[in-house]
Amino acid sequence: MSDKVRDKLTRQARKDALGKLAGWAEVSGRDAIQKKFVFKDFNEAFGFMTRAALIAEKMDHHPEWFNVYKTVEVTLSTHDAGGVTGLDVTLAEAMNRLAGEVPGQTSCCSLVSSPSEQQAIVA
Ligand code: HBI
Repeated sequence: MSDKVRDKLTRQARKDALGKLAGWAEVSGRDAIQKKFVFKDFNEAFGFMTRAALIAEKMDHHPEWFNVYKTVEVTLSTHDAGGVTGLDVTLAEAMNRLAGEVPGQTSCCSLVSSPSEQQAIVA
């Protein structure tokens, strides 16, 4: 059964999606997107990972990620499709929301501490 959100995005669609995803960038040499989240401390980084993991599991779509102390480097790609799909974009948006970075979001920030205590760095 064809499932649109699991279809690989075209180069242009990926570019358009990235334009709306703060801090996310293409991975060179691979059809994937990545972002490095930097939090205040390990508690915040691991809290973010825990919350993101619950969303990922609900979506049945899982990140590749690497945590050292307060940084979480996330790479998103849909393995079944061999590239970035709508699922990756949705998960990236959810992660940005969890990290409290989407302007106009007011409910996000009970999940982590204040956005001023976070930094997002384009990897
Ligand atoms: N996560 N990132 C990612 N990519 C997948 O293709 C993927 C996944 N999580 C679960 C999943 N696929 C399963 O639906 C299939 O492997 C059966």
